[in-house]
Amino acid sequence: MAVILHIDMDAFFAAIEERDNPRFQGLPIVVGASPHGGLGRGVVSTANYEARKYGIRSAMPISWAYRACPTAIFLPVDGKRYSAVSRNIMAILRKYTRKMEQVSVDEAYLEVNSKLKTKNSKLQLKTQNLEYEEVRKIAEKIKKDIWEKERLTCSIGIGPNKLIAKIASDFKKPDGLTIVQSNEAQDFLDPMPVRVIPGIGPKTEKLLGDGAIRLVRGLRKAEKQKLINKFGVHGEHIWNLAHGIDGRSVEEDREVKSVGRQTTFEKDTKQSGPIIETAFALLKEVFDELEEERLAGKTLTVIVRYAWFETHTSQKKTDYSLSLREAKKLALKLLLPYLTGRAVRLVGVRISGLHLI
Ligand code: TTP
Ligand code: MG
Repeated sequence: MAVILHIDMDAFFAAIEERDNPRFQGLPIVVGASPHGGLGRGVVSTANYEARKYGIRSAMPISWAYRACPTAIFLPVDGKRYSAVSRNIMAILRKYTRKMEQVSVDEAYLEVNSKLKTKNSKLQLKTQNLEYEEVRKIAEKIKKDIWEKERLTCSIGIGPNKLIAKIASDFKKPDGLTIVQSNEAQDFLDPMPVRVIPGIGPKTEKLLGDGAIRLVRGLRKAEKQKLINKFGVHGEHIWNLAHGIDGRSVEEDREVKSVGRQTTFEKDTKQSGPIIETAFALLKEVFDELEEERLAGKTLTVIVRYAWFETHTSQKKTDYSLSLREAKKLALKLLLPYLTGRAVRLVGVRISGLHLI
């Protein structure tokens, strides 16, 4: 029996801005296109919970958001900074289970498996409760861990499958923790609007509404065949989901094959000193990332591109996990043949042959 956790960061982009700019604390913050005094085009990426009090939401035209609250702090999207935080969050989560699937910049599913198995159904219920209690503790630890390391809050949903876990994480936001056990799942879903079901967008919602189906309860009670007639296979799919049935498994992230960095110099350089220094600095970044991901690698590749775009790669495979120190020495050896006074445009390094440590 598997238990799934769905973790979703609260007001992600806006929360990062609020954290990094203490003077914005407690104020309404809108991240997105520039409002240009109400004439701006483009949309809201996200808004913090303070700004949501004014009705501001993701994907709303920025001009509407401006009208709703002209005194809000409007900020541009700083994608690079948010991805860096996203990577930190995912690295924290990955420590809890190898069975993890990142689904967007700020959300992931984690699967934890029951060690306890029994045939006795009464006992089963007991072990199930026990198990969910254990998972609650894990979830609380994750929230604490993210707060301590990143000063950000998230909401977590726990359930018997992805569907329930995802809806549960959205149930109490921000900073929520909602547990829905399998025997509670139907009561949890029934009173919700059909829109909570993934795959039901505004179009399907409208069509269902025309048939007076507005809540999951109604969809669940609908005749499956009628839904199939109306929506085809999609009809069967949403009927299953309305029953809390979701067979999707947590797909582990594809393995990282290598970690690399490269830099193009502001001006082409013929001097070995800066080229080597840059390669070393890049290696340091690579090793920081490897450490964060708990990885080590056995192969080093260096890349040198000359001013006229001729590009060379040179690789050395070792039979041991490279340390930063060893990688630097090896990088020097691999780079030297290319540092012959010709103008270099770009230098890069890459560690592959990765394994978990
Ligand atoms: P969400 O998790 O949907 O939203 P959120 O984290 O801002 O707020 P909450 O989860 O507390 O409801 O999306 C994560 C980030 O993705 C969000 O911070 C900004 C970005 N995003 C957009 O850029 N455009 C969008 O339309 C949406 C929905 C999100
Ligand atoms: Mg979020």
